[in-house]
Amino acid sequence: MKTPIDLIRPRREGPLTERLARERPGFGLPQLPATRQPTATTRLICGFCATGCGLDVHLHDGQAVGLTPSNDHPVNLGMACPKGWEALTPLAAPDRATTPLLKDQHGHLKPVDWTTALDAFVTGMRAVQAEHGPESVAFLSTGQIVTEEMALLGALAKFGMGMRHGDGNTRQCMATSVAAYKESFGFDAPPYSYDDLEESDVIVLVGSNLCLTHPIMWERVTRNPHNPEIVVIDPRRTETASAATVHLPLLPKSDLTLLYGLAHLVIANGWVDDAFVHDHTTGYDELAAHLVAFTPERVSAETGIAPAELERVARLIGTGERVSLWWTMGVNQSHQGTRTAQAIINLALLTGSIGRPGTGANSITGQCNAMGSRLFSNTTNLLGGHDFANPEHRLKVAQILGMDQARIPDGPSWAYDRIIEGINKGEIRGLWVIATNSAHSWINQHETRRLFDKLDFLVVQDLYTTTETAEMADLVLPAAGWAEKEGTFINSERRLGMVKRVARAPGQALADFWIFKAIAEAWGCGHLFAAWTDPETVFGILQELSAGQPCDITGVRGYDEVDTGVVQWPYRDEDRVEPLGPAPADRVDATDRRAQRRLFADGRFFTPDGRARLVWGDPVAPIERPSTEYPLVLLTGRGSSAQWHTGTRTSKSATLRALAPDGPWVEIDPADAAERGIEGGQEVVVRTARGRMIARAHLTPTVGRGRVFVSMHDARTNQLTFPSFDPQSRQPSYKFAAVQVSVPNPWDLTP
Ligand SMILES: Nc1nc2c(c(=O)[nH]1)N[C@H]1C(S)=C(S)[C@@H](COP(=O)(O)OP(=O)(O)OC[C@H]3O[C@@H](n4cnc5c(=O)[nH]c(N)nc54)[C@H](O)[C@@H]3O)O[C@H]1N2
Ligand SMILES: Nc1nc2c(c(=O)[nH]1)N[C@H]1C(S)=C(S)[C@@H](COP(=O)(O)OP(=O)(O)OC[C@H]3O[C@@H](n4cnc5c(=O)[nH]c(N)nc54)[C@H](O)[C@@H]3O)O[C@H]1N2
Ligand code: SF4
Ligand SMILES: [Mo]
Repeated sequence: MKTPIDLIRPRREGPLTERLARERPGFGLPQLPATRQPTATTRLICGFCATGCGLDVHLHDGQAVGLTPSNDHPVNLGMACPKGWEALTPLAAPDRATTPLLKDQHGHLKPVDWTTALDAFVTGMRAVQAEHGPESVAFLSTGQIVTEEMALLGALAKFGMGMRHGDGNTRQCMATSVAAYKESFGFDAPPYSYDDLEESDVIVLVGSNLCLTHPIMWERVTRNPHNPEIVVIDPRRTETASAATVHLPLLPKSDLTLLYGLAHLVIANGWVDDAFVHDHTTGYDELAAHLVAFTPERVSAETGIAPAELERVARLIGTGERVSLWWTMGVNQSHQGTRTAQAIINLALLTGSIGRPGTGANSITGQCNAMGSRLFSNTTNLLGGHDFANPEHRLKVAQILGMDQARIPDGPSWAYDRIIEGINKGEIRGLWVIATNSAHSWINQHETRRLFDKLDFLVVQDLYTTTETAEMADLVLPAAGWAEKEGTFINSERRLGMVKRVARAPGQALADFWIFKAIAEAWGCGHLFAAWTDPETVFGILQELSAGQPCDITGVRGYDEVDTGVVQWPYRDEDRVEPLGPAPADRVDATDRRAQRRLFADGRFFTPDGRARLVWGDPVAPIERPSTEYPLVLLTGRGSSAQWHTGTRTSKSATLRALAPDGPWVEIDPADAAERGIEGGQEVVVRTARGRMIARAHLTPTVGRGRVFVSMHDARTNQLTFPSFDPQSRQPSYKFAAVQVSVPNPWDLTP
């Protein structure tokens, strides 16, 4: 696809070295005189959250000069949250990485040219592999680069460079949903369209602060004309809970018991959709036997929710006509995440709330392209949602890629936590970190930072030189960002969208795609990727790989069709819909029902027998329990709609900074604060057995007695968290640790 910038700056062609040589330093966003108005507009999908809003970027001479939310995009219907409005600003930040940086003999990162950097990369990684074996280098990737780049990275690392282990920040985020869907539905397949938010009579949100974390999905809820019941299950009375019709402020991590209690009542009251369960599921009798023990009395005692409230919510779910159940990190980030997500799926299956408008067991995705990563990053799945352990899958992929099958590892990678443990044990000596800030976001940083220091060779590929992880690197590779490159994202509702090149990356920074291509050539395996000439060609390869899979996208007619916004997977020839075309100027509601597709309308799932599985387990308590020394429970999560994760991008915008709280703060109940002599706004010490941070006390009853909340946006937060993991998904349980909060002791000089 030709984007406007291609017209003024021809597509880079010829040998890679020539392309690299043509990159010129010194570019920021253009400073245009006020008289120069935009001359064209093109649509990009937002690069922050997985809602996937369309942003119309206004161009002058092919360069981005501003943006407005798209009116006629089926996702956001003219709306955007503050991050979307400010999406271009972080590109012009002064700490952009503009050249590669290599650590000199004094331990200082110094600018070098690309030839030196590529040489250092190859020499460094090969030296580790020569001494400790090919599997002693690993990579950590992301849900925040385009699918074509993820696929190239995964293929290069595993098929070209001999790595076996590579995982991504999606492990911190979506691994639980993936594990739950795979076991229950036979494939990692979120079934819904956002339209379902407008079609439901009952919307149940479990561990999701939708107002703040997916604001445009929340806007879709507010457009629901059916006056829906909105049930929020969250220990805190969040922004979302305040707007709900029912809030269940359960004890942290008692979700599994609560959900079993609701299913118990659904069965006891005869609200099961017997025909659906009989025709389309397996495991009902075992599940029903398991649920007998979850009486309202027991569940109330273990969750802190009164029996009458349990009854009320069970009735809403059991008797509602169109019930949709949604979940996010309050579920995924827990020591029993997968079983909890499946308990939600079970409720939808028991009541036949799936495959119809306004229904579904719906995991809400986090990062802009976590869905692309789940299918095409070659980390936990073999390219295209295939299985590394399946010889037929390996053969299919090898044939499509024209590669020797022996290059494809015959089993999955270690998960993120095992890679970190591998560093500790000396099994992993070289690490390549792409588009994630592990030294801030991984759990239990107290340990992680020390381990990163043990690495022989750490390479970080990022937009900025100042991230916690980049500052520890031996080599920094400067990457172009969103809007400085092209490719596709897949959003939460399986919708594909375009990222386009509407700004030039600063200095020598290159799109990740071209960095991977350059590394492939420098490594000597460039020939394996000769057919991977540019992102759109790679998209074609990914289409071929998807053939016959649930995520089959063989019907898509190139980037131009992705750009229309109608493509949701599966998208085979028979799934194609006519492009929506521009919305008439007076049309406020741009939702075209043809572009809102959901899965399982025929009741057939992706398991071999076509039936969904009802899966359950026994609730167990979190490992770390509150004690006399640490009597409170620490919850963590998102702090404001203006902050994104580790802040590398959002902190660069004055507007977003103004919308975010100033510095770290801790939410604490006024009674808990009074017991400790803490006043509102006061600086306090938040301490766990692993670390401590100074934060300002925000006294609020919304967090609940016995709990405190700290946002994840401060790097100190993960000094506090306790490393426990869901056994099925290996996702970290970021939202439960024993903690104490106290007024600072002036004699305590601990930093
Ligand atoms: N503004 C903004 N938006 C974002 C992001 C961002 O950084 N900033 N990140 C994006 C990403 S990657 C993700 S994954 C999503 C996350 O989106 P959310 O999951 O909505 O966000 P969190 O704040 O992490 O957690 C949600 C809620 O879980 C609750 N919780 C904690 N413990 C429990 C529990 O035991 N049970 C239940 N039921 N709830 C519990 C917390 O109180 C919190 O309100 O947001 C996406 N959107
Ligand atoms: N305590 C606690 N910790 C948490 C969570 C929590 O709820 N509580 N949530 C977890 C979750 S759900 C998530 S998703 C993770 C997120 O954790 P991270 O992935 O570490 O957070 P980000 O700040 O999004 O980091 C992305 C990095 O990629 C860079 N980047 C952006 N675009 C590009 C690009 O195009 N190319 C390259 N090469 N780099 C790019 C950014 O500058 C940034 O440094 O945090 C997890 N950590
Ligand atoms: S809701 Fe998400 S996708 Fe939409 S503008 Fe905000 S950050 Fe971007
Ligand atoms: Mo996430």
